[in-house]
Amino acid sequence: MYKLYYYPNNASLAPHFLLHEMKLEYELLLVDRKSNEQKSSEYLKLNPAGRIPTLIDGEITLFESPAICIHLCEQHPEKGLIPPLGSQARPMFFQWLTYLNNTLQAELMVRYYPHKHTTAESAIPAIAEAQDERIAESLLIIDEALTDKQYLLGDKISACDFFLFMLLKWSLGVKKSPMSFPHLNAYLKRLAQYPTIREVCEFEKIDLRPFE
Ligand SMILES: N[C@@H](CCC(=O)N[C@@H](CS)C(=O)NCC(=O)O)C(=O)O
Repeated sequence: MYKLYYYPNNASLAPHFLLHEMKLEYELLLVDRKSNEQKSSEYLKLNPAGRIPTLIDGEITLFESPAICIHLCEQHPEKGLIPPLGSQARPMFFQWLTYLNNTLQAELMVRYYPHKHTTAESAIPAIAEAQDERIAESLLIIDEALTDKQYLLGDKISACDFFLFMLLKWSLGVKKSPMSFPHLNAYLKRLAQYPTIREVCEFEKIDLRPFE
């Protein structure tokens, strides 16, 4: 039985999608961000970064959303959410998951929390504005990668798509919405109909109407 420490529409969303998609046995434990529970001494023992998510898998306590996704996929290779070892698709899986986490997610964090990236109050609007440009550049790269493809790795859904969906949902608030990119638009409309995405979003009360 896995335990996932989560908060709705946080970085726990991608692992939540995977646990649900793979039909694994899991328990969800809400970390109350409203009361800053992720910084409580209890939670910091599990995740010294004080961030959401954390996964407990028996003796293993794991943080970092992509690491949790990879761990779940590798423990259940028969579920097909990571390409097999030795396949050509496997390095592409790591390329995209790393790009999403290390580039798009990192840029989004600066965009939504600009005050953490400057000591000058007056610089905050300019940081957010600059981030809008950087995020648009990143969305364009992903949009082009989706030309003639249903999913990031081709015609088969993988953990990368669940991770990307989470980030695209967060990107709705930036200046150039992912819905304004042609391939991302079609991709998001398609994924918003995908049963796991619908069911998990319903549970987390995430509004899918922007993707209709
Ligand atoms: N790189 C981490 C980032 C996790 C992260 O930043 N989580 C946010 C929620 S989306 C969080 O816990 N923020 C609360 C805080 O920083 O206090 C991951 O991908 O798991």
